[in-house]
Amino acid sequence: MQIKSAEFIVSNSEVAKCPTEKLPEYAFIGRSNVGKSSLINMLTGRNKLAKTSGTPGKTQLINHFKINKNWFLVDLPGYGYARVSKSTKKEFQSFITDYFKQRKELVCTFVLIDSRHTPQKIDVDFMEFLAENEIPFAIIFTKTDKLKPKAITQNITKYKEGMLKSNWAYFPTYFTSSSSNKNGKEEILNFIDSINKDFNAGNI
Ligand SMILES: Nc1nc2c(ncn2[C@@H]2O[C@H](COP(=O)(O)OP(=O)(O)O)[C@@H](O)[C@H]2O)c(=O)[nH]1
Ligand SMILES: [Mg+2]
Repeated sequence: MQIKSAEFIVSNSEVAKCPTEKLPEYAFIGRSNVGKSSLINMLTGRNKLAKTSGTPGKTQLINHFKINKNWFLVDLPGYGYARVSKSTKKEFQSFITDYFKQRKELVCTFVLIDSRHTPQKIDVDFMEFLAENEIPFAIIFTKTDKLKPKAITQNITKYKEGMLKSNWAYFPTYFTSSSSNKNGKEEILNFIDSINKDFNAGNI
């Protein structure tokens, strides 16, 4: 899929205020600093679509972007950010939870995980929440340019083993990505394109 247009639509903290247009929607979420903004910019070919910054936890809203006039890309706040107050965290959790439970057009959530890390409780807990609520998701292992190919494979294998050991019946669909060398761009966009086709054919 070629990205022909990418436009910012709206930011808000209420699912009720999200766009009403019935388009297939893809959410991107992960721990702060995992490389989410960089990935969104890499996928869309727009350098400044999502803000990248060294300061984690800056984007605290649900951000809708319309891509190719036929699907929504949603940039969600990073979780696991230590420097926000407890009450902010709680508020964050409830509006994010609402978004996931209520947003009907959400056809896939991409959970971003740093390819250098071993399974972190917060990520696995979050994927359990998605699975329990029957929200389709895929993992994207980010920043693969920081590792040698062998180490990437080893880390993903370890991740897989860790999840299967802790009662997961299967390992989710996954991709690898690098915003520096564009690894994963084609695969992720093709995956989105194939779901869009199913959605438009009325199969989802
Ligand atoms: N080497 C490398 N660095 C990355 C990659 N993606 C993000 N970064 C860096 O990681 C930091 C956090 O990235 P950002 O996209 O702002 O993360 P976010 O907080 O998840 O949105 C920044 O310093 C980025 O330049 C990547 O694929 N490779
Ligand atoms: Mg960001």
